[in-house]
Amino acid sequence: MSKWLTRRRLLTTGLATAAGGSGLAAAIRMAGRYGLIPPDCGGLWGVGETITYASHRILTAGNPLAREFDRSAISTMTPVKHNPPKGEKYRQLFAGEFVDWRLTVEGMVARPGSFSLADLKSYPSQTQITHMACEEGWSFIAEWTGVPLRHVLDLVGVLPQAKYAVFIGLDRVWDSHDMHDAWHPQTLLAYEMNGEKLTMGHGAPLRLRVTRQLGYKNVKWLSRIVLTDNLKLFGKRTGKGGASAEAGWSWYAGI
Ligand SMILES: Nc1nc2c(c(=O)[nH]1)N[C@H]1C(S)=C(S)[C@@H](COP(=O)(O)O)O[C@H]1N2
Ligand SMILES: [Mo]
Repeated sequence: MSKWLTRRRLLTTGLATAAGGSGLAAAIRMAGRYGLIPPDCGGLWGVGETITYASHRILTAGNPLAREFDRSAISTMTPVKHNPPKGEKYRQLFAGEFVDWRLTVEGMVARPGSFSLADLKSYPSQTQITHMACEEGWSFIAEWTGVPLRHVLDLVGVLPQAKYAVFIGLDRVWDSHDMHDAWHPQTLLAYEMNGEKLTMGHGAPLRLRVTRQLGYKNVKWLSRIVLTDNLKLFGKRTGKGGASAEAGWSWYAGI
């Protein structure tokens, strides 16, 4: 058995035993030792958040894929959640088919980048039929096409200090992911849904698709990605890692 597997088994059983038997404090200490503390670990629910995040990360260490479906499973109803960015700027970008839109990728990277939609579409694309679930209970299956985020991360050269990728929408909604989900092979910067360019409601021109987390972690209307080790620089500067976490939802919304 590989060293890693042994360590993983030890960690999983260790966390479970610590959480169940000798108490939560020991489990938290153990999670901390392995760098598995989520940014919203404080407050009333913080202990639960830490146990969930740490256990998931240990169990998913091999980057398992979310289930992919056949075309026949694609949902006929595809609900839209939240309104597109308000204001003239977005309306003009949309009317101009986003030729003036750019995705900037900056922060802890060797070569900060600014990508047009044409640039992103020129990179190797990936298509997946996956399930998107909103925290409110509804869900749908759709086909998504885009460039794998890891392709763009390779282009900009992520520095080893980066711990999170922060995604910022044109509506100023933002959220973040750890590098595990950022590098995940199914994580896409999607520009098409069900074979058509993204509609305004679903996030035109570009949205994040993370297959193993709830809907609100899939930031729409993307404009910036920042690699960082400090989430206190964003949003309300609480360090909680996202507009959703600042509003009381879990930062880690793994499914
Ligand atoms: N920029 C931005 N992204 C967002 C939101 C938002 O309000 N702004 N809402 C989120 C929520 S709560 C969900 S469930 C999904 C829904 O995606 P859909 O509208 O394509 O169904 O988008 C997420 N991405
Ligand atoms: Mo949602």
